[in-house]
Amino acid sequence: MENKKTKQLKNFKIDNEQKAGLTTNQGLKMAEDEFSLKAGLRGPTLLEDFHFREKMTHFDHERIPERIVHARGVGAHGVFQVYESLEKYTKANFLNDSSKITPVFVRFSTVQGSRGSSDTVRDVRGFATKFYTDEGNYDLVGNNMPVFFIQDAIKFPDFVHAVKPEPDTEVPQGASAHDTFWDFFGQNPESAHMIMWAMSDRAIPRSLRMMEGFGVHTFRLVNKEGKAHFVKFHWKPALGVHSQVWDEAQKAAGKNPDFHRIDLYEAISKGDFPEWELGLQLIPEEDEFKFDFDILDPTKLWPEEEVPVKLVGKMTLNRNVDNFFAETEQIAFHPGHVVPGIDFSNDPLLQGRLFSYTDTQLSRLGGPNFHQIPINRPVCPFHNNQRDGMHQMAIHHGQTSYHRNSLNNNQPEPVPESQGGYEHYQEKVDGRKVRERSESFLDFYSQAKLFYNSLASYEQQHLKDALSFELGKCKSQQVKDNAIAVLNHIDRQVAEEVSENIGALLPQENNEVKSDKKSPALSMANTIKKPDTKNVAILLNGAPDSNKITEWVKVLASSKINFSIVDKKVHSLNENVKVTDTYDTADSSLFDAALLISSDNKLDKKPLEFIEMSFKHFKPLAFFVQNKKSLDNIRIDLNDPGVFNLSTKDITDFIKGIAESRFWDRK
Ligand code: HDE
Repeated sequence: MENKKTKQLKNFKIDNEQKAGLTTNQGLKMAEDEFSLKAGLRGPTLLEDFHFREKMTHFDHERIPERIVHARGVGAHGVFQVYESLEKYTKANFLNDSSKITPVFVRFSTVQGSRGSSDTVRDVRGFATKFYTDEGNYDLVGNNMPVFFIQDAIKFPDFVHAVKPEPDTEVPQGASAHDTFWDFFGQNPESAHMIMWAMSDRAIPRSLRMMEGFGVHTFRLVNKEGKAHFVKFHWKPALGVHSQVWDEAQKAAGKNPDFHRIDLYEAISKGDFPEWELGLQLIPEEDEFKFDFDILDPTKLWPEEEVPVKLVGKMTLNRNVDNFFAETEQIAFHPGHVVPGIDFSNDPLLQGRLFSYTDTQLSRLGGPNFHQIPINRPVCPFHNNQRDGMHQMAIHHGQTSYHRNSLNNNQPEPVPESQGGYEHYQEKVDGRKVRERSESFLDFYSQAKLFYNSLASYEQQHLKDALSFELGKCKSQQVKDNAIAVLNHIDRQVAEEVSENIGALLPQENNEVKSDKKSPALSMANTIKKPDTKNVAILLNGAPDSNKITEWVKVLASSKINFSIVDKKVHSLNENVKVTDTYDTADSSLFDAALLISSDNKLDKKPLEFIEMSFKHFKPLAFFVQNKKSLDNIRIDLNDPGVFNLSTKDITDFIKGIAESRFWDRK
């Protein structure tokens, strides 16, 4: 698993096992670390106590500013490999050689909440990948949704001010269900398409391992001959795209605020390495104007049925970080970190991002040398005439630090394009300076409708429920009415149902876009379904036969399903099978399925609640009861879809149910 990045990072690791003893930061061995230096046993602490001062000062400065957005995140190391050379499209070295394994680091994040907020909130997820290529770092800084709320970067501070906790109360945390966010939506209808995504099940992912990723903007790939294609980047998860249901997500946020973080960490620790395929949608330069949307508009996607996604490589996350702060917190992404063969488009949102990221790192990471922090260092040599600054780690020697010089043979010298130097794509640009929106960006509603049309009916219902919840939490009648007026441009039925739920004004006129166009790729109903890495709670009631349990856990494990056995107390059933969770520590919101095994003639309150909640969240359920009476007090229909009686059905039927994930057509 060793690669250039892991080798590089090793040089910076400090191991507690080193037997050097405890020293100050100056290397002085200290004989005492528990008591400050005092004048007399009961006397005041002395200023002379350099050890106390150093320890306390360092502690006082341990925190750095959190990211202004995407503050809460989690990351992991991995590798990327392209399936076959993409030299036809790009000269990027890491995409030209199918034998090359490129180290990567990925950081997933929520957007709105602060560092300590919960994982399972309703929000967009960041999906940022740093490729440590031999030609320098390439960052693909994407999200789990393919479009964005605004069309021009100059509106980003406004958008973020609206979605973040409100300035007078600093409420809400990890949520967009508040007046300023929905006021922004009502006043900025360019958000219409993204709002549909943000209110869909995509915003409550089951796992970070089960999300798609999107580069959002249109970029350019450029080959050796200088021929360019417009490109959109996709990450397609091997486990498919899956979500929680809203009630479950809210409960999980309380039962385990670190639900996604731990899910990723544990999967990697166990060797269930998460995988994504890299996908490209490509449009030749000459086809730029062949579509009914502007390909520079970041509120538009390219329907996969019109521009197919070509799967070109695989990314595997295979190593957890050693230190969260050093790696996950200090990593600095920037959409402007590119390599030869990858270039930008004139998307006005992307153009603004190219300024913002380095700028924000200056205050977050405390100066201009953050590229020297181990996690940010390229694995290829890097050298130029930039000098000094806060936290300079390099000792540049020699007399010169300017270009052009004669004293040092003009070193370091620019590298011509033919030898790997970066040249910008020579797009012809000619225009008047204007502060305006292009007319081709003015259709806000067609793709919002396309997205809605493409969803399965249960997904549409979830979206309407989400809108009703979020707008229902708003206090201002005006904000609610304005939001409904925008929804009325997308879909009349949505506007009707939501306005009725929240007591808002429905415009008399139906302004909805008339279109029944669909893109099946947009619905999660059509995703990959596998039992792999799902979590099953095996609920014990009474003292059931441990042989049956031993047999079943073997079958579950052979299908790559994880399980926890839950009982009133932790104990061992036999040498190999242990009860690891209790009804106090386990909760149905933290599992994908439940299997009840009961030997008693009455079901206890806690397993009963667990089962009923799993049922309510549409999860697969199985039961094996020695006495039928034990199910007398259960308030669910055991003949409903996704409920498996293991006295009459085989465990493999239950496993198929686990793969299916949810049974939406329960009564
Ligand atoms: Fe970001 N964004 N963003 N963003 N963004 C940041 O950079 C910004 C946008 C995204 O895990 C910040 O280092 C502007 C779209 C991710 O470290 C900041 C605009 C997309 C992350 C910033 C956007 C993203 C960030 C805050 C509109 C999807 C987390 C901290 C023009 C394609 C990266 C930081 C990580 C982080 C600016 C819009 C993705 C302030 C100005 C669109 C995944 O620089």
